[in-house]
Amino acid sequence: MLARIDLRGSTPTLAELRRALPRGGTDVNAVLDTVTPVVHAVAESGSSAALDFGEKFDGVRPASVRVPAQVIADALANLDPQVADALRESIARARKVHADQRRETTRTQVVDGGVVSEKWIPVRRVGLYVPGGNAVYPSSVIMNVVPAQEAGVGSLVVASPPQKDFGGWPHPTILAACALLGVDEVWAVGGAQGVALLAYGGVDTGAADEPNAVLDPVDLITGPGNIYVTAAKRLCRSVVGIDSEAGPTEIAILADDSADPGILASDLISQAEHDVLAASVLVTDSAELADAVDIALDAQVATTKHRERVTTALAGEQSGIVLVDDLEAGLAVVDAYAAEHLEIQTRDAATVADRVHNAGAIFVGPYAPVSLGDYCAGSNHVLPTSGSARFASGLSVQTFLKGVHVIDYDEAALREVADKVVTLADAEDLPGHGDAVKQRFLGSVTS
Ligand code: HSO
Ligand code: ZN
Repeated sequence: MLARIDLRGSTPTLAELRRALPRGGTDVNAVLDTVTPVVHAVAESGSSAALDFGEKFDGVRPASVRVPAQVIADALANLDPQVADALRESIARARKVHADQRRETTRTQVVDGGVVSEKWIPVRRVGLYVPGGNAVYPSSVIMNVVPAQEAGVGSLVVASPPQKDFGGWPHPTILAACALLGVDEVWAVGGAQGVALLAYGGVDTGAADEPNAVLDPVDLITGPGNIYVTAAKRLCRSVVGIDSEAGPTEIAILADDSADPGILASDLISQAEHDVLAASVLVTDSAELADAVDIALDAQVATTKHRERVTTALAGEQSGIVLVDDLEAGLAVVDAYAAEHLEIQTRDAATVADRVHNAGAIFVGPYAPVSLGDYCAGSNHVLPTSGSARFASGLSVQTFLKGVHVIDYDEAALREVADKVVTLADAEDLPGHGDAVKQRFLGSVTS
């Protein structure tokens, strides 16, 4: 079922390795022309344009763009108590981990009388985009909101597409998750127009039929979405911060012959279930294990609920089994691939995991499946995709903080280094910079 990429007996360079490894992806540039007019219209006219586009694309116009408090409260009241309980557990564990990520101000005494501090200030207002459609993920609301709250973000707004089946409001499970997290500002707007409204804010048209139509613009937008949402985020980048552009989900597993093929197959299926473009990659030095995983996949795919989607994802060029000579070569492969999720299913998994350089998150041993991380490990499930784990991190408290240097020098401390500043300013042919220092000591500094 999975394509085989046999690297045994070869020593590819990094560039050759990257080309040889399976990788899919979407071409966001291809839809920029479609999305640009939407973003421009919303930038100009705010909510009314967003509602018009929503009516066109989502086929529904909500009674108000902002979701009334009662609708959010009702969603929680009607939520299956078992789901509510599991969401609470997920929130509590995520809070525990993310609270530990808070950063303290650093204060460095550079010289006597000269101090540089770095303060971590939360982003003022954050917009979280939550997709509708097939992918209704209350867990993703948790993974975005918890780090923002733990960072101390004061103002949080959720935007999610209006749903025809739910009276024009966003999906009730999403609203219930917001209620559990204490988020009370939710807007029924999605797609590229939702992103643009978050970025540019509403415009007060004075229209009486659109209560609460003026959304305050945000400073940072996070959250996944389809290709149009991603394109809109890219286009709005000049006015607002965005988290990384999320591509289709990926799981890579590094396994040796000690691994259980049934477990590997079910973990590969678990992420393939998300999307026909999802990537499932097994890297192993055991051809016997590879064969056994193929057999297990056939059996499990036959009975899994979303088998069509899963089959397409597993058969796609983005998925496959990579055969390597040994674990060392396997580590080189997973580092070159830089998976969003990497499972280590080998002997002494913790030691092997310790040697991995590139992965969005690393899952150690048979009892740490990606599904645990998706919901209840306490870790974040918004992770770098498409190889960006080589240089990017998953969502964390840090995503919602800005480091600001505070420079506090007294007269003596400036005087001590003044000639160096003047020298460097002259070397860069920026004498005005030097003059700004000299001005303070009128005549007492020579250049
Ligand atoms: N595996 C997805 C997140 C998710 N899984 C949400 C289930 N719900 C991307 O990390
Ligand atoms: Zn998942």
